[in-house]
Amino acid sequence: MSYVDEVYDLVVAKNPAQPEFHQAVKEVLESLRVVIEANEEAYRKDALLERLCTPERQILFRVPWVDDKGQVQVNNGFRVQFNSAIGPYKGGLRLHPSVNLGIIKFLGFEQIFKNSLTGLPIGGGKGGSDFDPKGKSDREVMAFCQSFITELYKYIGADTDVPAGDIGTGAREIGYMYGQYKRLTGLYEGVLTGKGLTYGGSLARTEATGYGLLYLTEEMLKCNGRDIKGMTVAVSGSGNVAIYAAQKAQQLGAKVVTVSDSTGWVYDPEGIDVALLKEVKEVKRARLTEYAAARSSAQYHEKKNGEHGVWNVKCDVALPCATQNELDLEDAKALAANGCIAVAEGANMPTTLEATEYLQKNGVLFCPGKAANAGGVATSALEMSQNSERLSWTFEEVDSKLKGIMVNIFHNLDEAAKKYGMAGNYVAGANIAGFLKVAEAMTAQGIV
Ligand code: NDP
Ligand code: 2IT
Repeated sequence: MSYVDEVYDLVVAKNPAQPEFHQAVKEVLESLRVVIEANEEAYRKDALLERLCTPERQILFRVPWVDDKGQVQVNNGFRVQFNSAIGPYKGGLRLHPSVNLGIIKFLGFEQIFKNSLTGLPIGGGKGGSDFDPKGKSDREVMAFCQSFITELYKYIGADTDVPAGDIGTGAREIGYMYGQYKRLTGLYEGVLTGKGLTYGGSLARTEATGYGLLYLTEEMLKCNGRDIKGMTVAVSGSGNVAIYAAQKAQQLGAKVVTVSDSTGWVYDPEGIDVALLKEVKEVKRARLTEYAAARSSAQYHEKKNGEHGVWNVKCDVALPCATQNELDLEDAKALAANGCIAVAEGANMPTTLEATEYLQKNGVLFCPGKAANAGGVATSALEMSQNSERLSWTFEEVDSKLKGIMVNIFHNLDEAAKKYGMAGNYVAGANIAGFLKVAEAMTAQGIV
């Protein structure tokens, strides 16, 4: 049996009931097959793939907090420090009821390659909790965040592990966590990114993932002889990534006609009103029904079981920006049948393996999340640089660095795909380019 297949079987056997983690590993290992087979003996002797697929450290902890009724609640807390070969662990904290160890491991594994692709010195990690911030008061969110950090602070630090936002973790949560970290340690240091601008945050970090997604998509289209200007774009999600993806798409001259949340989706043929969307989602923390109520051109659709409405809308470019496995084979078929020419993942692993394969085989340009959404973590690394030098850069400076990074990522993965005989397969290109740097650093650092 080939080394790649052996390690995949081992990962499944050793990590039962973690389907998302298996899926992320499978995609990466399949892409690496050609690279590994060219050097199989050395990689096998060093157990490089086993080490790559096993987190350096996993921290699981209890998060007790008191709700507004005086009732004690208990959540599970996680931090998976996956790989520090090229820098301190770096990756977000997800707060969502669906969070479990397998979800955090898939996200941490993806983060290794994503962070490598940015070209910046950051290792891979991820964390979070099954706490649901939805419907909680600010005081309850603060109580949770303080309890979460009271355990996690022992394991993080500006030079060891630097968490950030993800689903359910935005500026409010990062603020509460930062305050508690500072109180416990006495350190005013860049231990978290996505901080507010008054206490060490970076301009353009809020916009970075969505903007970066569009910078990369624009470059991918350009290199394939197309222009995003005038195109119709379908976006899913209506959180941090989706909002700023929609905003940048419009700035580049495209028309964004959809957004969604976990309960429904909006089709707005006149183009999404981003200012209204921000008011509904960022200020009021409300549902999309409020967006639709305030905008006559918008049609609201309740989400029905097993149906992901937005991908049935005719579009040129699809940007899944909500969550994992939200775009399945049926959706991929609908997109291709409706003439969609490109899919770029704003979310982490939103496209199933079958859907990805279908899109690639049917001539749809496909850029995986670990490349397309790397602008968020890249800008987090720029926030770390600013914290280290105790200076703040202008919006334009950060934004232009972000754009340079995204364009560079696209060319690196495009070239890696070509070099290994898989021109146009950006999944393979991203996995190979991300892997090679990490593998070289791991090998140089000996068996650790
Ligand atoms: P937010 O919490 O800001 O927004 C998440 C959005 O996705 C909301 O509209 C939410 O709807 C929807 N959503 C979440 N879970 C589900 C679900 N199970 N089913 C349907 N809809 C869902 O998160 P972000 O925008 O930050 O993150 C979105 C994606 O982008 C995630 O995959 C994240 O890992 C990834 N990402 C985020 C980065 C960042 O910098 N923030 C960087 C790179 C990737 P509702 O409000 O109803 O729950
Ligand atoms: O998935 C991701 O890359 C993020 N949630 C951002 C991580 C970060 O450290 O900014």
